Amino acid sequence: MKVYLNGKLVDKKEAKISVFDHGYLYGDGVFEGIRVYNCLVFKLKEHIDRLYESAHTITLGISFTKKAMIDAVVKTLKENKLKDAYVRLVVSRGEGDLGLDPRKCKGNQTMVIIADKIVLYPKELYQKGMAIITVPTVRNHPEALNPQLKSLNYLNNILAKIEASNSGYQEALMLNHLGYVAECTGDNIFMVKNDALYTPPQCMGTLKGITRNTVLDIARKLKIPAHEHIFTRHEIYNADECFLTGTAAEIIPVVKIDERAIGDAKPGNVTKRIMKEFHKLTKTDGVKYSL
Ligand code: PXG
Repeated sequence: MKVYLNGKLVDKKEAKISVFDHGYLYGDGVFEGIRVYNCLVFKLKEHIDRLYESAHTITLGISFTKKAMIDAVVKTLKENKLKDAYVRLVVSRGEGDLGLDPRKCKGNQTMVIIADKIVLYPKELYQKGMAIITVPTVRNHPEALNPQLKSLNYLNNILAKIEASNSGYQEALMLNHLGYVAECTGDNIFMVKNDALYTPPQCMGTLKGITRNTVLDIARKLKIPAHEHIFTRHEIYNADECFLTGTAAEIIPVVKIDERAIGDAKPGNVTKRIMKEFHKLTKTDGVKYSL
């Protein structure tokens, strides 16, 4: 495997960064996870735009243009001869000293692109649906570390993941600081009630996920009413259907939350229609390349 590191494609073994990199020392950096379906980098432009927005907020001026970044992603995929893949794009503040001050890193930013495979959940979970649990750790307060910011500091999500797995569940439902449903550790959440879709708005501590936006587009196309609306656990326990969305997870039905059955505890019809439409879009919506 070849990894893109600061402008060069190097062997996985040689893809090393300094222990003084502030991405390592402080989580000072940003990232994106992108899917590739049959030589089509799904929603690449949207991912690159979000990466630059995250970087802007942490005042990390990426030294690459967006166009150069897109070319680098494609180059990495081609070099690794990958048709289907998961791409991790990471830009960190780079090497500095043992203080927090990012100015000491003097524009040494580290840029990494890893292209590999990912299987998040077993296939049968997509057919049967999964059970999730609400965890005690609440999603970051937007004025502390805004969930819109895909930073290298993912401990909030990791703590929630640990709590879910300690209880024997694969995914955690996270509430926000006000007690409303926010999202899961690496996925957005949707519920269906009376044939309409609901997902928490951005201000609830919810990442504006690219898969989430794609589902909202699909709902418009299929004429399914869709609302960005706040809700509590009570509403979601009493929903007809529920599913999660994310680049890695794609769309996965949820059939049980905190041991309450959702609807008839089977993936619902609206969920299945959206999943079908989503898989169609992964064949058309992105940047194409050839091997
Ligand atoms: N919420 C959070 C907190 C995320 O990190 C999503 C929602 C979904 O967004 P997209 O744009 O992918 O539809 C994410 C993205 C993993 C993993 O291993 C997941 C993400 C990032 C890194 C790793 O599950 N998720």
